[in-house]
Amino acid sequence: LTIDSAELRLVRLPLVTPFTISTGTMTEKLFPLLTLRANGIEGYAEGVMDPWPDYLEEALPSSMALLREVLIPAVIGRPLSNPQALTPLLAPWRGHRMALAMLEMAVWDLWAKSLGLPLQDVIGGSGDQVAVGVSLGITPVAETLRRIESHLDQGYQRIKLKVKPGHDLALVRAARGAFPDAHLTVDANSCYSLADTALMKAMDAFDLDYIEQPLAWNDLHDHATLQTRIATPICLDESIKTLQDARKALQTDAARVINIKVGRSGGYLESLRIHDLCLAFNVPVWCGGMLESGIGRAHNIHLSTLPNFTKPGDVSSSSRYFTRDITEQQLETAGGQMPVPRHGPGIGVTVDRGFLARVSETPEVFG
Ligand code: OSB
Ligand code: MG
Repeated sequence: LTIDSAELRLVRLPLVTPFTISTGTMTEKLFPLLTLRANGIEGYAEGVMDPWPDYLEEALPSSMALLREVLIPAVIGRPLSNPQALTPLLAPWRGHRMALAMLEMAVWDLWAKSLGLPLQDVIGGSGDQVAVGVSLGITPVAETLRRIESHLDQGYQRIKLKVKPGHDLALVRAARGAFPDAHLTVDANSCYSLADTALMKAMDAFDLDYIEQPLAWNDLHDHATLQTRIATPICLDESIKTLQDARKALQTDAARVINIKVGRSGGYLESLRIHDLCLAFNVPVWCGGMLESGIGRAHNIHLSTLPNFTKPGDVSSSSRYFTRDITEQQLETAGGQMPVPRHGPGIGVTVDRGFLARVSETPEVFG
């Protein structure tokens, strides 16, 4: 496998509805799309970094520069016998797991396509569909209750509610009161501290499947302390960027569930290692999302077919996010399941080139 050329472009898609979490509101999805070419085959991946560092410290400007000046030039024209051969080329670079993931994921897509296999087959996944949940942004409580009902009616198997200070306990109480049997979770996106322990403890009354990332994005230690004080399992998202983060979290009981985002953790190899370590610790994982287009969503679905993805993931219908997606196939759930896209090998979706050109800037071309 020798990559002969590449394209890097920024894509802008308006969101169907604004998405508010504790750190702010998104009204559009702006993301980098990487295309790698080898012998006429194309591999794709999208980046999950935000324009500015408000989810993690990685952000678009530095990631784009790293891809343009270092990562893409390092792989063009260099024979790679398999995706593992990328590891030594990426090893020197600290952080920037999202930029590294873009390159790695596009190589996996290309590799699977060169073998004529669905991506799930080359990473060790199986099955035709994956269980899906939904992540509901912050809206007034009455509106959130309507959205919960509508998504339960559509079959979503778990409802995740975004919370923030002042919009937490009353919301959860109302949701649990209205939907006594639903699988409910909350996601704080790091907006609390140990000073909020009493509030976190009060959440124990509402039978949540887990509380996602309640404390600082870079603080495993405080999560371990909090877990000794509450019964609800803690799920880590932002805090798990590497295998070593996962090991420390599992060894210290800072997480009893882990949200794996392949686009956040450097790609498939690191995600597979995290997945396997969680299995060894008997800790379930699920696949998180970053409002991806059909390209990132297809990657996430293939990843979700690994055996320890035993909880529903945030891989919901594309139409929840966008009126029109950049893939020719619309990824839609039915009955609480998302079918694995296999309209061809690799990630199993194809790009709608005409529409992509309309929603992206002029690509930078390499090679
Ligand atoms: O914390 O999982 C998160 C979206 C953007 C940034 C962070 C998160 C999210 C979501 C949405 O929860 C998941 C999705 O539907 O893609
Ligand atoms: Mg989260």
